[in-house]
Order: sequence, then structure tokens, then C-alpha cells
Amino acid sequence: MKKKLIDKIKDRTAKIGIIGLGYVGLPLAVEYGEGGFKVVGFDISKDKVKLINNGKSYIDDIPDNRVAPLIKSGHLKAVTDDKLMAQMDCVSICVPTPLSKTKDPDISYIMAAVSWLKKHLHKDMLIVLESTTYPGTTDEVIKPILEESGLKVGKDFYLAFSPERVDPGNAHYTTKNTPRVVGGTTPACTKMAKIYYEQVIPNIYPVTSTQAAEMVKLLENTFRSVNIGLVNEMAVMCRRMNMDVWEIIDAAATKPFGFMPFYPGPGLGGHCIPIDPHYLSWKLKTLNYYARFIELAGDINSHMPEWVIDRVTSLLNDHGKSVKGTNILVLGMAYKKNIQDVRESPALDVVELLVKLGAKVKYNDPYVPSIRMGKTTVKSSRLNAALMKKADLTIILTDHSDYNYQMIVDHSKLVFDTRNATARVHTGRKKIYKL
Ligand code: SAJ
Repeated sequence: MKKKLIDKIKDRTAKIGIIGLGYVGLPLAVEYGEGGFKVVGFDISKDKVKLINNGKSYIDDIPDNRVAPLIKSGHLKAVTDDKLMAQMDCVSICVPTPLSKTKDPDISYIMAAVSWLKKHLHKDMLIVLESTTYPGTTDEVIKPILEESGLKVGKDFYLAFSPERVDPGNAHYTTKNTPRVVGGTTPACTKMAKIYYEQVIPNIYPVTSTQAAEMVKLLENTFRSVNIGLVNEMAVMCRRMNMDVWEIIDAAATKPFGFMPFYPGPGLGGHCIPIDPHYLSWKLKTLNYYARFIELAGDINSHMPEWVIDRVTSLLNDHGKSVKGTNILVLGMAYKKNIQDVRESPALDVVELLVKLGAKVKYNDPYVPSIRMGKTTVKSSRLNAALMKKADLTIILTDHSDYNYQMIVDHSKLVFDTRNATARVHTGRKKIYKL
């Protein structure tokens, strides 16, 4: 183990590089800056880099007042090129890992980061991949590329995987207080990664390999996708038996052991849960194994927007209306409550299907000022009684805490609630329609 690197990490003179300043990279960069390290954030977005260097944050969970002091004190700076990479001692790669159009893993962002690192790799450097990916990426893809430099992993440089566990909008669990799993290519790599992270994150959990650490993350997110798929199917089954699925789940959740509530919704959004499990099923396909739970959950979850349309069509029909020509107000476009992110949001799918059926759709989302609807950009309408009275139907797709659900029920002609957000509202004689 190279004492020199360990000493630099422990005395905070180690230079930290964070590649990718998104909802994972920026909070991590801020933690290291606040921990007394000099941090360089590398991002391809000139706009993001400019905002950060001006002391501004574009991430919901990181206020400007945590970025500005670090810029001022010189503990954080952002750049768009790799000139400073050679000066880095420890680098975390926090770039996106989307799916390609054919639903295959797209690790092009990781490869771009690795090509920078290969150019500047030096002795006593630690590289940690944080981006969610299929087991084997770190050791079978990244390691050989970095060793083309002639440097040997575990001896000259250190390589590990440590899954990010950011829950956007979660004020309680942050980068600092969320336990972190680390797995190295060699035991020395695991130990170095543990020393690196434990300077800013108290609870570190080492595993025996990078593949194990990669798999931990995929289990975590597949667990969510499968359980959300289960309750979404429960919602469809309960509807068939004219039951309120939320009543059933809330009652089941009184069981103090052996049960964990998940809740149905209009579909599965975000850049992780709908995507990460398919990294695992793709890897298993290369090993001639078909991951049935993952594919089945993905199928159920991705069909929930169509279920929403079925329900809307039948409830309008019950009121002598067709979807075509009906004024529909959609509340919430973000993929989950109290955040601004619309990536993979099922609300976008629902709106697209409603517009295709000829509905006249307006939306409101206090976090999402505008969206692309087809070729046009549509702005969020100001939510007031007049807007709700004009709509034939109000659909709640994202249960933001800011909404006044009593007012929404009082002023809407018809309410379709896909999140049980109106559970505690006095509805009087008004029937609230649900999934
Ligand atoms: N959802 C449901 N029912 C549920 C829970 C969630 O329909 O019971 C939906 C949400 O509305 C959303 C999607 O699933 O559209 C994903 O929601 P999420 O709560 O899993 O949150 P993400 O994707 O923003 O972040 C998750 C993290 N969240 C939690 O653990 C609560 C965590 O799994 C990962 O750290 C993160 O993905 C990631 O980066 O992988």
C-alpha cells in the first residue's frame, strides 16, 4: 500500500477529481470541499461549469450557499477539459449510464471519462467508478484500458467501484450519512477506496470485488423496480375487484415484520430504477440467462401510462364524454414528488397519449416550468380555481407536497388521482377516481 497516497488523503492534501457534476457528482464534490480537500469538478457542460464557478447550484439538494464558499476559498473549481487531470490523486467517475435506443447499456460516458484518465494516469492514483453499470465493467473494461499505460493496478494505481446511492429530494439521507459500499480490483484497491471515502463518509462497507459492488447496486434498484411492478399489478387487480389498492397496502403495512410498502403510480420514472435493472438483464443475456423478474417488472411498469389512459377513458365515458376534445388539466410532470427532474417521467407518456387521443391538455408543475409536447414547448399553467373549473378532468400524476389538495378537489369537476394524494382531503359528495 502506497503510504504516500494514504498520507495525502489523510492530511487532505490529496487533490480530488470528480468527473460528472450531476445529482451524484456535485454533492460528492461539495462533501470533499467541505471536508477540506481541493476539488476539481470535470463536466462537459459549459453552462454547469459556469454556474458552479459563479457559486451557483443547479441540483435541488445542494443550495447555492454550499457551493459559493467553496469556490471563494478555492476548495472547488469546475472545468470542461482534462488539463488538470494529471494533478489529481483520487478521481470519482459520476457520469450517466443510460440505455441505448435498443435498450442496451450505453457506457459511452464512462468510456469518455476513462479516455481522459488514461492520458493522465500516474503512480499513486486512485480511480473509483460510481456510475451504475453491469458487473464486470470496472475489471473487464476499465482496468485493461488503464493498464495500457504500463502502470499495474493494485501496485502503481488503485481501481475500485463504489455505487452512488443518491435519493434526489430526500432531505434526510445525504451523500455524507448514507453508508457506502466499496469494492476494489485488488484488496489494496479496496483498502485505498475505503480510506478515500471514509474521510467524508463515516460508514464504509467493503466487499470482495468490483463485481460484487456493481451487483449490490443492481440488486438495490432491481428490488425497487420489481416491488413497484408488484404493487402496480396489485392496483390493476384491485381495480378488477373494485377495491382501493392503497387501503390494502396501508393495512398490509401494519405488519411490523416481513413487509415493506411500495405504492402504485402512473409508471416508473427517473434515470435509475427504470434503467439499471436492464443493465443486469443485459449482462445475464450474454451469459445465456433470461432475467424474468426484471423483464416482467419492466413490462408492467412501462405499461402503467396506458393503464392510466384506460382508466381516464372509462371515467370520462361514465360521464358521457370522450377523451377527444375534452379539456384535461394534468398536475405534476416530475418523475416523483418535490423534485424538478422529468427524465423518464411517466407523466410525459400520459400527456403524449392524451394528446394523441385528441384531448386538450394543460399542465401545472411548480417544479417544472415547461415541457416539450411533441414539437412544441408548453409552459406550466398557473394553478388557480379558474384553471381547474375550465377543465373537464383534473389528473394528479405527481404528488408534490406544495399542492393544496383540498382546493384541487373543491374546484375540479372530476379528479383522477394516480398517487392517492387526496387521501386526507374532505371530498364531501365528490367521487375521487383512482388507479
Ligand atoms: N415509485 C413508485 N412507487 C414506489 C416508489 C417509487 O411508483 O413505491 C416511482 C417514483 O414515483 C419514481 C420511480 O418509481 O417515478 C423511482 O422512484 P425512487 O423513489 O426509486 O427514486 P429515484 O429513482 O429518484 O432514486 C432511486 C433512489 N431512491 C430510493 O431508494 C428511495 C435509490 O434507489 C437510488 O439511490 C437511486 O434511485 C439511484 O441513483 O439509483
